[in-house]
Amino acid sequence: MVHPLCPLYNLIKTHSINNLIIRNFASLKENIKSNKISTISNISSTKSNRQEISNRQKFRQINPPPSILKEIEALKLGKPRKTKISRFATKVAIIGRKKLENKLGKLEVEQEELELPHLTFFAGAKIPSSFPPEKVPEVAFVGRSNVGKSSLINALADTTVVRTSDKPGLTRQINFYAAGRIFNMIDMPGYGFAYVKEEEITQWKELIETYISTRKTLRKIFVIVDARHGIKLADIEFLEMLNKKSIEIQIVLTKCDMVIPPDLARRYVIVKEKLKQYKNAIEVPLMVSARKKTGILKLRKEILYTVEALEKARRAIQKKSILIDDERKIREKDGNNIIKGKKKSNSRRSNGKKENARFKEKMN
Ligand SMILES: Nc1nc2c(ncn2[C@@H]2O[C@H](COP(=O)(O)OP(=O)(O)OP(=O)(O)O)[C@@H](O)[C@H]2O)c(=O)[nH]1
Ligand SMILES: [Mg+2]
Repeated sequence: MVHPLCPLYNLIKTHSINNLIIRNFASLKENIKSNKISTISNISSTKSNRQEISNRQKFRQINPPPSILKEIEALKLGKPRKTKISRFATKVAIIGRKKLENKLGKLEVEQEELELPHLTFFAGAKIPSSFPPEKVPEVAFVGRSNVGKSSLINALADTTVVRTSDKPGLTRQINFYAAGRIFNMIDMPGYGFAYVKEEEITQWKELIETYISTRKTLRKIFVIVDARHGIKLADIEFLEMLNKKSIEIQIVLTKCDMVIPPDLARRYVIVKEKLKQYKNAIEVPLMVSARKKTGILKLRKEILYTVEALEKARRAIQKKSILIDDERKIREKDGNNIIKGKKKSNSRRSNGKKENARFKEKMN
């Protein structure tokens, strides 16, 4: 401390006051600056919120055709409605369904039971020279990373042979799966965001493009789109590229189990509208959920038709149902015999008891 009577006192005092003022001014400036930034960010966030709200409002304003809503309800495609867990729950669900039926008509659609042949992995390609020979027709599944391509192939073939993950970027090469010896299903790496290097994504893109441009056996590309988000920028880039090729494409909206039915119908309308720009695209998107296995039969039929195996699959199903019938009849017959056998053994047992009694009598 400097004594107030010291000649240096005043000098130091003014200096420290100046310092204090400077420091305060600096912090004030900083505050103003940060305040300004926060105000700007507030404004921009309100602006984006407003835009978001208006986008959402626009989305809500879409009035989907009742036929789409009906299909969604009938195939149980959307997110299941929450019903109150109470003893009236089933009653509420029945009334709700009846109300919907009054509005939309009978909520039932014919679905053909079809199965795909047994699926096996037979080749993986990181470079075009590793593509296997072109022998049977092929259908390929493309889409953004983590959209659910691999899960969908599993659901379609009723298997778990294809590896899936909740982390984007699991499939890192073009994987070839043989469906019996009839056709191949091709699982592609995803485009867009993935936990991998930018170069690797560019490499995948080139690999996918080479496959699509050169593969003579490729019949159709299913572009898988997340039903919650619709067609994103990465999808548009890809669709633009596909538009220059002469291959048929079909959009499949997946993860439908995560979207409530009216929103799913709206998403369908938007995607259908967007598809008009792409000349090779089939104009109606399909809707599925790999998790709930809904909408799968329709997509199976589409695939089988594409690879010209629909009749074969129908015959296989007929054969299977005949076999199941025969087996049931045999089991029923066996069952009757077993029952008769039981009766026989019962009677044998009772005979045995009588014999035992007689034996005991003799012994006595
Ligand atoms: N709720 C729901 N989740 C799904 C569905 N399909 C896939 N998923 C989940 O989405 C995640 C990604 O699935 P994948 O099948 O691995 O996705 P992918 O498109 O093959 O991903 P990459 O190979 O990384 O491009 C997994 O956690 C799946 O369980 C669906 O229909 N519904
Ligand atoms: Mg995958």
